[in-house]
Amino acid sequence: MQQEKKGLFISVEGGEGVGKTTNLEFIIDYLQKKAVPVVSTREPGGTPLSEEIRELLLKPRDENVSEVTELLMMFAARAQHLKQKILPALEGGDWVVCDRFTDATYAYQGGGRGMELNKIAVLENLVQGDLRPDRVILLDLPVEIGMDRAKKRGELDRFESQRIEFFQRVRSAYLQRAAQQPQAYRIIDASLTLDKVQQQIQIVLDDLISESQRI
Ligand code: T5A
Repeated sequence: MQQEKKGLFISVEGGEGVGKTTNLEFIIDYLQKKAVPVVSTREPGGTPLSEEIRELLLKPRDENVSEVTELLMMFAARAQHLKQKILPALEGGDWVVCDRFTDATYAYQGGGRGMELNKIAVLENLVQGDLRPDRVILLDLPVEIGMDRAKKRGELDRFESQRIEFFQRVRSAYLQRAAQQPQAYRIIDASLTLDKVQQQIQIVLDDLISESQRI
C-alpha cells in the first residue's frame, strides 16, 4: 500500500436509489469526453472474487448475518478490489470512479447497524493504508424518495429490505461525514431532475479537472 498514487480517486455515495449507477455512467462519459483516462468500478465488487463476495452479501437469507461478519466481508472484498484493480489503475495514471467505497461502510455498518466507528477505522487503515478518495460525490435525497425509486426497479436485496429508520441513520451518517470532511465531500441535491443533478456533478468534475491541471 506504499505505492505512489498518480490518478485521482472519486467515489460516488448515497443511500438506496439516489441515482449512483445512473450518474456514474454520466461521470465516466463526461471524463472521457474531456480526455481523462478513467476506470469505472463498484463496491462491493469490482473483481471476480469481490463480485462473488457481493453476491453473498446482498442475497436475502434466513440466517441472521452478524455485524462483524458483514463488516469483514465488505473489507475482504475491498482488499481484493484495491490490489487487483484500484491501485494498479491509479498507479498507471488513470482516474478511478467507484460506485461506493469506505464511506458506505461508515454510513451503513456505522450509522445503519450502529457499529463503533473506531472498529471500522482499524480495518480501513489495515486494508487501505493512507489511501482515501480525493473526492466523495454524495447524492443526497430524502429516504422515502430513494426507496420509491429503488422499489420501482424490482426485487429488494438484503440491505434494501431494512426498515426505513435504518436508511435514515445511513443518510444522517453520510451528512455528518460530509460536514466533518468538507475538503473531500461534495453534496449533490439528488431530488432534482436528472438534468439538474448532472449539472451539479459537472461543476464538481470541472473543478477536479482544473485542480489536476494545476498540480
Ligand atoms: N454497502 C456497500 C454497505 O453496507 N457497506 C459498504 O461498505 C458498501 C460498499 C450495495 C449495497 O451494499 C451496501 C449498500 C447497498 O445497500 P448497491 O447496488 O451499490 O448495493 O447500492 P444501491 O443503493 O442498492 O444501488 P441502487 O442501484 O439501488 O441505487 P442507485 O445506483 O443509487 O440508483 P439508480 O441509478 O439505479 O437509480 C434508481 C432509479 O431512479 C431513477 C433511475 O432511472 C432508476 O430507475 N433515477 C431518477 N429518477 C428521477 N430523478 C432523478 N434525478 C433520478 N436519478 C435516478
